[in-house]
Amino acid sequence: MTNRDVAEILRQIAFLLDMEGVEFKPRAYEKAAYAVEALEEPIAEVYARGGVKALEAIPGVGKSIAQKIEELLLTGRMAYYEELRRKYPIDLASLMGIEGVGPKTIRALYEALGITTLDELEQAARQGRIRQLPRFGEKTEAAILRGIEFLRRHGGRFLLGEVLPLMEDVRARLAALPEVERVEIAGSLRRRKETVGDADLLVISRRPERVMEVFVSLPEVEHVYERGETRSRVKFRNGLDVDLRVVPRESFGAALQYFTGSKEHNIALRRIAERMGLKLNEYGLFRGERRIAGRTEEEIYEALGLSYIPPELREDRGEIEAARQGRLPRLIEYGDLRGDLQVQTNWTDGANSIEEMALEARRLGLQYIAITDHTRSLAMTRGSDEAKLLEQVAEIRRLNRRLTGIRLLTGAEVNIRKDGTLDIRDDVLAQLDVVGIAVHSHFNLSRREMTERIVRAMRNPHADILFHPTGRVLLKREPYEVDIDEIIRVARETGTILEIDAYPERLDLKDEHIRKAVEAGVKLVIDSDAHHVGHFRVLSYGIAQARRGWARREDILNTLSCEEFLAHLKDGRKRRCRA
Ligand code: DGT
Ligand code: CA
Ligand code: CA
Ligand code: ZN
Repeated sequence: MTNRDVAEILRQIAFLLDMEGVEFKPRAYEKAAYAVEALEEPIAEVYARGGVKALEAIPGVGKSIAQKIEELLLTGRMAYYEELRRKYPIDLASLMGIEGVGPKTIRALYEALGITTLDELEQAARQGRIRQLPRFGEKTEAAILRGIEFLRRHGGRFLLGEVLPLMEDVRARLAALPEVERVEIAGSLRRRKETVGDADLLVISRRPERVMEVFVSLPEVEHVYERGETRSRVKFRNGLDVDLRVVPRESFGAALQYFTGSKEHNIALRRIAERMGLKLNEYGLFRGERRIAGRTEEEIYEALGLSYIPPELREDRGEIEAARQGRLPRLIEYGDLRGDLQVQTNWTDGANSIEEMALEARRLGLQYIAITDHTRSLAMTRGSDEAKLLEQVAEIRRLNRRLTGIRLLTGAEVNIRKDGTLDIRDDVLAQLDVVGIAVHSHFNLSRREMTERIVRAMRNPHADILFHPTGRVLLKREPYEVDIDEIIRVARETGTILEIDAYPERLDLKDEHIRKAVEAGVKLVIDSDAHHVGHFRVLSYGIAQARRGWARREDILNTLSCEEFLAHLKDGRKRRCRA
């Protein structure tokens, strides 16, 4: 039973309790799911080490949930969960994945029409049977069909943040074999694309058959499609396909270059080689029969008259031309962040206290974080009103006096109302160090209305950062309609910072938008959107996205010291980085 399996069961319980209309409890199960998923240690080991007490010590996991997890670990079953499942014998795993179809809807559809699967739901919607139900209309029916279509279209791809840690772990296990001289991740994963179709591994080994034997019998493997001398292909239990190739040492660079892609980048590169009278393939760069490069990627790019192109840029979006002219940007590096400007705590829907978040951020080497809990109109997160925010400001001041090595900034993730006003009064916003603004409601406005709404909010003199600017949820929800060019223009005019939300299912802004912002001279920040101490590590996905958007260190304001960062805010010059 992996952490992910346990988290999935806790999430399903939250959903089932929401179906029942139970209050508060579902949020406790959701928090616990986050917590278990973010654990670095396998939960079975946590339990083996310290029993139910150790489970309870996981922040976000209370006593009653700890006992249920214990039962699950010991017996492989959980009576509470099974009882809920008996009441609603539906295909939860897939029905939960449809965006815009909540627990109450699923319950109503089950009770009225006996719908238990995705296919049944789709059929009922297509036959127009849903619109006939009380409180359901044509609009809901259409929304359900859109949700199903989206799920089908994006099904089969995986989030970078889901696959990268898994594959780095697999890589490390293979690298530890005495028969393996080198092993690297290639493909879209190496390019740090936001979603990946499959994972690609390259290995140098004198004993390929032994490597293949270990690879196809990894505990993650559910099915072996192909097992060969130099190539094997398997399916992991989570549904991910993984390719492994063993290649000769003298052409490893060529193979790494070829299998990193993208395909479009490779085609453009091959054309350059041809124009020079050379041939480029996965075995090397050749003049006639003679290999003139191939041991490393660097020597291939050099032989083609190009500076080295970082994998994140290899999408044939102008990087080859820039490399030829020596104009590639010096990208932000993975260790460059000093702060994080979007952090949620247990004051609203986060799992940890302000202090716990601060200590973990410090441990990871961050110098400052802004506490940005949700504000009131987001009722389900128990959002702060003015009084609660000011109370939190006082608490943060106290903590700042006590803590060393980490600076807490006061802040909030303030809702942009439908009309573009903010749901916290200006006189209170003026007292915060950092004000993030975000759209969390009315996603279906027209492009013009949505753009005007956000622009109005950006013009608020206290609005420092536009959080997750397009509102997308990868593999789940399309971004809302918005004129991003206009947002970038207004950001430049008003000095509003745009966020790259690093949370794996957001990665919002996306790479192409980041590039536009960078070209327009708009400043950005990379935030974790952490709801749990385990979430700070997602910052690296935000950096990857920034690199894919050609961002340099100087484009990303939280590479600066706290003082310098604050000086970039609209009224930041008034502030000092102390308690
Ligand atoms: P994915 O898996 O859909 O997220 O994307 P990739 O880029 O990992 O694509 P994949 O796994 O099909 O192939 C890995 C790399 O191999 C790809 O990025 C470039 C290279 N490659 C695959 N097929 C071709 C091809 O037909 N021509 C060229 N030039 N390169 C190819
Ligand atoms: Ca791939
Ligand atoms: Ca592949
Ligand atoms: Zn948010």
